[in-house]
Amino acid sequence: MTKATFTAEDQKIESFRLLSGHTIPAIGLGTWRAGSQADKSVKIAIVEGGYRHIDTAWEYGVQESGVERRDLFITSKLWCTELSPNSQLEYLDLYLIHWPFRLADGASRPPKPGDVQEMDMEGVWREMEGLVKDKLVRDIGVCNFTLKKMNKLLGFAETMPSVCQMEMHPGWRNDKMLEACKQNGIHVTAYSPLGSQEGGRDLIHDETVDRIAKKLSKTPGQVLVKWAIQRGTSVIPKSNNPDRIKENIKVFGWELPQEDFQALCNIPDQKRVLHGEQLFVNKNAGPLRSVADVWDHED
Ligand code: NDP
Ligand code: 1BO
Repeated sequence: MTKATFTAEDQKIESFRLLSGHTIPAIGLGTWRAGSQADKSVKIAIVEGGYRHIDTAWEYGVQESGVERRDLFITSKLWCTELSPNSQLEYLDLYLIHWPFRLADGASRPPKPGDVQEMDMEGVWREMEGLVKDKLVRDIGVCNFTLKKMNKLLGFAETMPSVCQMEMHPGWRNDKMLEACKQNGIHVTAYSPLGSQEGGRDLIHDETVDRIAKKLSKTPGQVLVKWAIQRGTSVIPKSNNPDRIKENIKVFGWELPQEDFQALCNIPDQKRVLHGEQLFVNKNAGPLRSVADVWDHED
């Protein structure tokens, strides 16, 4: 953790320093499946919640929030069917490869034969590095990588990935990726920190999370967000509910005691929610014939 800034509402927001020297606010608003309410939620987060970090695509009206662009940290991602950035902002703080696979235009879910293709990782990374050189993007990184893919990337990267964004919560700690990133100075952002949405894992009602929340007079959402930050990751909970948006960022100025932090680390039945099967697996035609193939058989 590097520094704290204060918004107009005196909400203290801590940040992490990236390899590039830039900082990333410890909490951002997630916007996946926020739907038609996304724009409203982003504005509530910024204006009423004091958020300064938004994990999103380009189309939200953040310039109209009343907060200067230079005071916001905006992340966007390169989708598997695209090869060029899609932001209409003047610049992005962080641009991530969304998944390490290429999908054909119009790919179906699950994919048809030919929909999933090898990604030219080196070629795509050189393009990403070019965006930094051209000052369109301040930092670049990846999502949903394995150790194998990260090692391959580090073998040719001229500009290091600043951030690796991965699913992480007490139901899927993914310690090995966190440790590998830390060893290389790569910051990790934890996505789906509450266990995700429909079809996800309901950590909000997990008995350990609930017990700790009651003990500390916090909400389950705050306990899960705080756990992520105490692991050294930034974290991007999604909410469309104004009260929950504001609740999820009130996690500074207190700590999870070590015994409670550890109890959350010991939650059993570790498994991914976002395994990528619908997006990438074709059991008969491949090239990814199973979820294990998606994750290079490392889980
Ligand atoms: P989260 O783990 O953030 O959970 C969101 C769900 O929790 C929603 O149903 C939300 O409902 C609910 N919720 C939010 N706050 C609370 C609270 N305090 N108490 C109870 N329920 C709450 O899920 P996501 O999968 O959306 O992950 C977060 C973000 O991570 C995404 O939005 C996206 O930005 C990013 N992401 C990135 C991926 C990648 O491949 N790089 C993959 C997946 C996610 P409600 O809105 O009604 O409050
Ligand atoms: C399928 C996209 C997952 C959310 O980032």
